[in-house]
Amino acid sequence: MAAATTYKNFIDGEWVVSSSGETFENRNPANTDEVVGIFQKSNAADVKDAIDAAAEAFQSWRLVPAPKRGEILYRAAEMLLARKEEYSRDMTREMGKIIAETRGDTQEAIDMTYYMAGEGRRLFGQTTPSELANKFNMTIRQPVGVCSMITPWNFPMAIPSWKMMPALICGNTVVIKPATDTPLSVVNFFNTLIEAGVPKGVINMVTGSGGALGDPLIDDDRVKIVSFTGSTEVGREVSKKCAPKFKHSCLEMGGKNVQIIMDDADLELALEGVLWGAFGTTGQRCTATSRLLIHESIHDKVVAELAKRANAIRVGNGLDESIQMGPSVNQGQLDTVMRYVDIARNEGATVVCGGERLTGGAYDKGFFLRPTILSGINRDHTVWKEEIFGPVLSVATFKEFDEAIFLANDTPYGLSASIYTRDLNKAYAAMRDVQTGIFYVNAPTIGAETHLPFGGVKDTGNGHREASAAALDVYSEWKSVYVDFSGTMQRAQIDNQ
Ligand code: UN1
Repeated sequence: MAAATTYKNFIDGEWVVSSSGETFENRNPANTDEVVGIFQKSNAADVKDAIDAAAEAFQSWRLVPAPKRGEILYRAAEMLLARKEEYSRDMTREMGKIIAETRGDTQEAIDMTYYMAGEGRRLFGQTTPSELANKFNMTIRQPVGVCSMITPWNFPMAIPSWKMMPALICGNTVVIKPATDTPLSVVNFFNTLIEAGVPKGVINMVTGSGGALGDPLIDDDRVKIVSFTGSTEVGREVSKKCAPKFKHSCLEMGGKNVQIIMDDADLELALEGVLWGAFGTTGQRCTATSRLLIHESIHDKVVAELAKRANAIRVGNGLDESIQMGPSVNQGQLDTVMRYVDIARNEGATVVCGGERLTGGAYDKGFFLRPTILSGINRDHTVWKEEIFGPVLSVATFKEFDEAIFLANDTPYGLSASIYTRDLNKAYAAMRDVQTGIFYVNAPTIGAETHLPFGGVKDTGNGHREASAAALDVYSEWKSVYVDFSGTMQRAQIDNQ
C-alpha cells in the first residue's frame, strides 16, 4: 500500500502545518489497515492564526457584491459536480457509509452550494411605507463577521456546506474544524472552493480534536457566530461559552426520532420506510428512526417481517456497490451501540435480531455489526430515552392514536418524526401535534431537502434552522434603514398625529 498522504491546515490562503508539529491518522472504519490520510493535530495558536486571517479578510469580503460572491459559489458547485465520484469514494473510505449514500452527501453539498449561489442575487430585505411623509424605509441584511464552525463526521461534506455556504454568501468569513474522523472531505471541499476563486483568508480550516480546539474557536472576541452540529451535551457547553459575550450560536443536536405505523397503513411502504430510516447510514444520522411505534394489532406481523428483512441487509465495505450498510464510524461508536444493547437486554427488552458484532474474515478489520431490533420497549427503558447513533431500532406499541402522539412526544428531543397512515385526518393531526422541526407523512424520518429549513425543537436545537433561506437569518443581522427626504425634521410617533 502506498504511503499515506499528509494533509495540512488551510490558513490565510496557504496549506500549512500545525505549530504543534503533531499529526493524527485517519483510518478506514471498514478496514483499519488502511490509513486514509494523516492530518494536523492543531493547537490554539493555529486557531488564532486562522481567526487573524478570517478577521482581516472580512474587511474586504463583506464589500464584494453578493452576486459576485454567488458566482464563485456557482463555479464551486459545477466543480463539485465534476468531482462527485472521487469525493464520494474518499468519503466512504473515511467514514464508512455506502457509496450510494456518500454520493447523496456530496450531492447535498452541491445542491446547497447552488442554492446559496442563487441567494447572491436575492438576499431579500423589505421596503415598507413610512408613517411620515417623504421618508423611505427598508431593511437590509448585513454580514456579522468571523464564523467558527464545528462539524460532525456523519455528513462530512453536506453539513459543512450547510454552514459555510450561507455564511459566505452573506459576506462572512469562516474558520472550520471538521470532525477528526472526516477531515478529508473538508480538505476536498476546500480544494474546490479555493480553485473556484474564494479569496485568501475567507475560508480557513484547522484539523484536530474538539477538546483542544473548541475553546479557542469560541472564546476569541473576533468570532461572532459559532455553528455546531453534534451532541446535546456538547451543544449545551457551546451555548454557555457563547452566552457571556452574546455570541450567536446555532446548534443542531441530538434526536430520538419516531416512526408511527397506524393499523390502516400501507404496510409494505411502512416496512421499507423503517428499514431505510433506521439502518441507512448505519443509523448514524441525527434524523435516523430510532423508535418505532406500531399499532398493537399489527405489531407481531410487522416485527417478524422487519426482522426477516433486517437480517437480509448486506453489511460490509461501502465501496462495494452491492453492500447495503457500512460499519460504525469508529471503535467508540461501536462500543456505545453494544453497551446500549446490553442495557436493553438487562432491562428486559427482546433482541429480535442483530445485537452482535460481525466477525470473521474482512469483518475483523472493521467496526461491523448487524442491524438490531429491540422489542418490548416501554417509556422506562434507557434505549427509549437516549440517542444511540447506531443501527438500533427500539419498538413499542400503542392502542389509540392519542397514545401514539403522547409517546412520540415522550422524549427530550424534537428533530424528525413520521407517520404511516391512509387516514388524512390523522396525518394532519399528527403533523400539528408531534413536537419536531421536521415531519413526514408516509415517508421515513430521514431525507430532508436543502431548500427547506432543517432543525429541531426542544433539546435538539436553540431556535435556529440550517439550510433554506432560514439559514440566512443565522449568518446575517438585519439593519433597518430610514431615509428622510422631506428636508424637515420629522418626529416618528409624534408628527403623524
Ligand atoms: C444529520 O443526520 O445530521 O435529512 C443530517 C437527512 C439528511 C441530513 C441528515 N438530509 O436525513
